[in-house]
Amino acid sequence: MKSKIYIAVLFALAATSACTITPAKELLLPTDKQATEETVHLYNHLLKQQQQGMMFGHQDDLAYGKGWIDEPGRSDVKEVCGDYPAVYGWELGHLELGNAYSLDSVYFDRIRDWILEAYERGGVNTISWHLRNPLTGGTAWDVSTPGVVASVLPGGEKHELYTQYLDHLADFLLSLKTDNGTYVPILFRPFHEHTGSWFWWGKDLCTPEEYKALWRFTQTYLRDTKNIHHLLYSYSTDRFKSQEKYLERYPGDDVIDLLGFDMYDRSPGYRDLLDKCAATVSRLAKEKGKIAAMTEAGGPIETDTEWWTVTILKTLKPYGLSYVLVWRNPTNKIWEAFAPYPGHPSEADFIQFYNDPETIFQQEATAAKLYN
Ligand code: BMA
Repeated sequence: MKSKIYIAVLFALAATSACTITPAKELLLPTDKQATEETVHLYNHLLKQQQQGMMFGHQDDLAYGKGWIDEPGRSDVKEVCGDYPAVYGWELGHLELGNAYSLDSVYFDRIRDWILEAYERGGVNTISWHLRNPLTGGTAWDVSTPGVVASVLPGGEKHELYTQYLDHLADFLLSLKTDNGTYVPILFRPFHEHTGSWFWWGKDLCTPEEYKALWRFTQTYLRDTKNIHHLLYSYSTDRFKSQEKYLERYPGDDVIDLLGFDMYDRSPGYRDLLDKCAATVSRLAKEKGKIAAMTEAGGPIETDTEWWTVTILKTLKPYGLSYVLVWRNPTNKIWEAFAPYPGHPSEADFIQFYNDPETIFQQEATAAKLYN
């Protein structure tokens, strides 16, 4: 059973007419029962909207692209189809060190500006965190030592260091505030792709119980110790073989708001597997009353000129996912771009994808007023 709250909506009319009956608007609460009003609204809109269309998202969309870095108003996606994405992905790796810029050389002060810009336009922001390995001091990809997760849990030798990492994260999250003091709701997606073993929180590096405890400790710390109430918590595996594998390390319905999966198109059979994974995540999300999304994607768009309309759209259409987010367009390695830019071989296919009634970009998201 999902919890419900009943928010009374007072109309201006009520002030002038004593006998006006105030209609009640029923809203579902996310896992954080003290979530801010805007966060609750976003949660409810995303739950409903996923039946009507799929938002398009792009990592670092406003930060850089083909031939440009940090130029106001620019976006490779917009330059191709005339509209911004509806979902904006941001990465906070190295924030935990107290650094001024991320592992992808993006200044956190600018990320904050862009998060506010996207929010004020009516878009959705999601944050990933490739935080460094607290036990070895290496990167998030340092999988040389098992036991890192155990070391950051209460009682572990790196617990205090991990809470310092969380303090840096909390400071940043609490700085995501508009001029009138409204916190910007965030889909927070830490410890992703844990069904693989390329990050220190990956499956061969910790037990399911340790992984779940990492989530629970992190959420409790951010929510209860740091008083952060503008996050929706997003769980995202990599590709997986069965529902059991998908749920093996699932922290719990009381922790997670969004069920996601990441899947890059790098091997034959991708469409079939994508279909199976999307079907499973969509069904589970429906059963649990959660948001479903393809939280990270990327394909061979230089060569596969039907990737947008066929591989992604046709495959995902039946499943009512909230969004699909493709990874970044790194200026210094533009051949690795996962979204098109003007002149890109997949431009025409992307425009068709954009024009399909199923896809939702910024203008449509803005019209949906996701925060109220
Ligand atoms: C990976 C690559 C890296 C990047 C990391 C974090 O998929 O794009 O270059 O540093 O994500 O954004």
